[in-house]
Amino acid sequence: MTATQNAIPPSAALNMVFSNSVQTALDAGRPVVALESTIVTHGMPWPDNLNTARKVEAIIRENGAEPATIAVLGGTLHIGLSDALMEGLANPAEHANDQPVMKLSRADLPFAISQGRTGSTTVAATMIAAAAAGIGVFATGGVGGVHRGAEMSFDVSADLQELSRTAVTVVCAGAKAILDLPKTLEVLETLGVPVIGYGTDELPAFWSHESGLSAPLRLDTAEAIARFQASRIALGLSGGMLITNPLPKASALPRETVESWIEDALRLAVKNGVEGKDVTPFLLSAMNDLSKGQSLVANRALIENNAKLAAQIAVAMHSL
Ligand code: PSU
Ligand code: MN
Repeated sequence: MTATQNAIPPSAALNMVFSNSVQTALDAGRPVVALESTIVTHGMPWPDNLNTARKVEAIIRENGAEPATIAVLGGTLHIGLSDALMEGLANPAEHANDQPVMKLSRADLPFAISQGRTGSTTVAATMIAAAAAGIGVFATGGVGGVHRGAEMSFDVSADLQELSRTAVTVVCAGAKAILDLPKTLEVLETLGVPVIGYGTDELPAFWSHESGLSAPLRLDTAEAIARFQASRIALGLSGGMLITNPLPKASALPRETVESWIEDALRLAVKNGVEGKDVTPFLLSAMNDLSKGQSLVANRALIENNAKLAAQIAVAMHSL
């Protein structure tokens, strides 16, 4: 490092606040699972967002780990939110008179911190914050990926690059089916990100089990996933891995039904000129309307399912 880079010690520059329960867990060396907050602010409607966030945290505790939901509140990076802070972030009425809550990725996480803004963290930003806090496992719904029509729009989520850079194991239900899944898999392969089907040979497609694509790798236990990540670290490999966990059978929606809603949602996005960061939140909200709430029910079920597996992986990593 050069003298200039050392001028500001990172610990002094980064104002990172831990909730009491996360601080206690980290101090005691207990397993911790990171959670993102974009699902809360941009991924689900009120009040389902708050109810889901609370349920997901409870599931992680039931499975022997401590949940740490990550967000930037007034420029402070929070690792773990109290129930009051979670409710404040989730309830749109709380922000009615403020600047909009930002959707933060790698490029703008430090912008929000430096500007005293409030923002929720996407998969990419949550990975960065989790790694800075010493948390190695993270549960989400679905990662971002290559959007359909990316050959024209160049819309590829920063989540994919982050997976190749930051050593956090991300548990999801596949890439969101609104994306181009074959292209998403290709980019992950190029970036050297392991994509693992948990108990399945087929890549799950978020709301559905069937994607028609093979999962590049398969593992059947949390212990095996923990050992795999340990081998990557032993090799000195940077970056994380993506665990794709099919949602419970009872909550899975048939692929053809989902596909027709997706096509309608994509048409609505084009008609409304939706671009950039707004695309994913717009499509998720349109899916909820078009499916009359069925996509949201499945989305809740898959996040809860991922939280459970992430806690089991954190426990397994801890006992290695
Ligand atoms: N999974 C969900 N709901 C969401 C997201 C994931 O079930 O809202 C969010 C994640 O935060 C992910 C983001 O990082 O969508 C991807 O956005 P984009 O395509 O703009 O990179
Ligand atoms: Mn994008």
